[in-house]
Amino acid sequence: MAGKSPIVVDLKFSRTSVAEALEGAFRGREVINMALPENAGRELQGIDYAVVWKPDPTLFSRAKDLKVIFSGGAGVDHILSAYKLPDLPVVRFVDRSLTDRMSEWVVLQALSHLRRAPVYAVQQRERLWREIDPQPEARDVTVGIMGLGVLGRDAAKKLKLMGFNVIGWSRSPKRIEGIETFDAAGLDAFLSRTDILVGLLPLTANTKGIYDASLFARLRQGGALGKPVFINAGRGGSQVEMDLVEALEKGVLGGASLDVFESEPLSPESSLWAMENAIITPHAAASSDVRALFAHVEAQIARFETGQPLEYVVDRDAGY
Ligand code: NDP
Ligand code: OXD
Repeated sequence: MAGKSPIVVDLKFSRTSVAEALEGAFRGREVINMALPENAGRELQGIDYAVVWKPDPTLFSRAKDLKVIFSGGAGVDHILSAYKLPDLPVVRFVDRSLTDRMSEWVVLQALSHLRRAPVYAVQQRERLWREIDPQPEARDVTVGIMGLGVLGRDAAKKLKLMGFNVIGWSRSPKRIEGIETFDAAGLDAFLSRTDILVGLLPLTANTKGIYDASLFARLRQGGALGKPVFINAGRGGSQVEMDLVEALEKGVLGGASLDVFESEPLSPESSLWAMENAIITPHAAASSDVRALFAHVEAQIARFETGQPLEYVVDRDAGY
């Protein structure tokens, strides 16, 4: 297999999951796993491909011959915003397992708020036997999804299966069967109809801080859940956490489920931890399955090396 370029792997994931997935991956190609101490100062010239998640800041200046950069996740803000990147295609991770995991998380959170799981968790700790009344059905509640990409569309489909009324908002207009959609200009109309807001936006210059006090104030009050709920698994940089805490404290929001935070890990000092109406998960809504990631990278390299266009290439100007 002479002539196959090596591949550099710099994934800040669990070391064992990367090492295990590398067994049997990229056959016939040398793999330079930057997690191994012996590769720390290594020469990285003559390497065509890099698979990265929050890579070493010097990687792109050292690996000068790269032809394609593969993101270890669906999001690419971890490289676009943090490094001066060479003008190369950046391919993001799009995969059934990741999409399914995200939809599982989103449906779980929407149902948790519909069925008052945070209140029952408190009552359980207090050994309190009290049914909460009234009990709205999913069909009484409108879930508004911000971001109708790969993840937003799949979540929309699965929320609909559970009976929710689903609407969506995205930068460009969309036609999705059974779902009313709004484009950038329709944000106010979209928010005023939304009982549960789901954030599945990428972090870009335009989405930074988008979930702020003014946005929370425009969500529907007095719907079937009484107060609106905010669910975010996109990026924490899109939420203004001070505004979010205040909205939860003052009852502008009735609850929240958060997987992503302005700064991760979430500080032990954050008041979000102790809020009874907030569900917190540690950026674990849809972790990349590393074997699936490497299979996706191999498939894209095969396309690249046989002259077919790469898939899932990021629009560097749009930032996602
Ligand atoms: P896509 O690129 O497929 O979709 C992004 C969507 O956001 C598109 O509908 C796009 O609009 C919309 N969008 C982008 N910018 C704007 C804007 N300024 N105004 C309105 N809409 C906008 O991404 P995915 O669905 O694959 O992933 C979404 C994000 O989820 C990732 O970028 C990542 O940050 C996050 N993520 C989080 C994970 C976790 O575990 N918490 C796991 C995986 C991903 P349009 O359709 O018009 O282009
Ligand atoms: C991703 C993530 O972008 O896990 O894939 O956040």
